[in-house]
Amino acid sequence: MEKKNISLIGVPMDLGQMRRGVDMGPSAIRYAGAIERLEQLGHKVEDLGDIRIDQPERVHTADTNLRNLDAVVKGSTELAQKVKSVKDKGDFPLILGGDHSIAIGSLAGISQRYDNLGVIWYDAHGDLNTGETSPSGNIHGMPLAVSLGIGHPDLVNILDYSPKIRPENIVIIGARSLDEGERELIKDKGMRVYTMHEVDRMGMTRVMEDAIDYLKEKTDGVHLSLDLDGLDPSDAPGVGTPVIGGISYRESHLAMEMLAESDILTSAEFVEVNPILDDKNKTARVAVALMGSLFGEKLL
Ligand code: HAR
Ligand code: MN
Ligand code: MN
Ligand code: MN
Repeated sequence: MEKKNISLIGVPMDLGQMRRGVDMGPSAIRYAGAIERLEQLGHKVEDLGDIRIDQPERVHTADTNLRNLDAVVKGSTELAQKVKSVKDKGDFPLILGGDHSIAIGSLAGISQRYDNLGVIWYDAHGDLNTGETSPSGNIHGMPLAVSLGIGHPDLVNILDYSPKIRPENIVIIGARSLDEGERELIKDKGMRVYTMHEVDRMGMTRVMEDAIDYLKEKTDGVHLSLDLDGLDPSDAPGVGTPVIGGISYRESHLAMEMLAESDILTSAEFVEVNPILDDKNKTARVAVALMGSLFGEKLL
């Protein structure tokens, strides 16, 4: 893999859901040695620090069922601008969450630089809800729909353009908890989804070969949005919405190694690490180990 100029951006966002602690994700991932790991692989890393996010105590609920809407819009806009400036320099944005609502800002900033951005959504969930279909009102369950241009206008129109991505450029991997409205949207839009059924049945090797071939043909850049709850909770316990029966640690390494070999990625984010719910920072350490494989680390 060619050596990259990586710009690290932390997003201590916990307003897209209701469990405190996920705002400490960026610190936990840095503490687990992310920068050292990437530098050891020969990449140049510039840590741009954290985006400023309002504290929940100061956030007032607006007249909507989308929890903390205004504060999420504000944080997403700031992130989008920062990510866009990284892309303008030609660097590789590596974004650390924070809950998955941050993908709204990440994709808004990245996609401006591509005609046909691809997205790999590695997650137990589809994150394809809208205010109407959401069972929770939590915006971290909505970022993929928002990026398709479906959802609250304040979220959809961040950086004043929409949609950010096309449904046929999305690959979801690891899904095992989809709400009714999300299933309908997937079928309606013809999105490519490798649920845990496909992971079991095809094996991760074929899933990734398939996904990479598919995206290579269609897209001019690929963003990896890796929600740590895509992994099984036994391997990644420090997440707010764990779902049993997930992707294993080894399968996840394999997926990252195959992405590294393909060299198709142009940006990435690691989200939903919650150190308060974790077991001695295990989940942040898993995130950093996966980053190693993603950026070219080999066992021999
Ligand atoms: N689908 C549920 C909802 O929308 C749960 C979403 C949980 N989301 C995340 N992101 N952790 O993947 O409320
Ligand atoms: Mn906070
Ligand atoms: Mn998610
Ligand atoms: Mn999830």
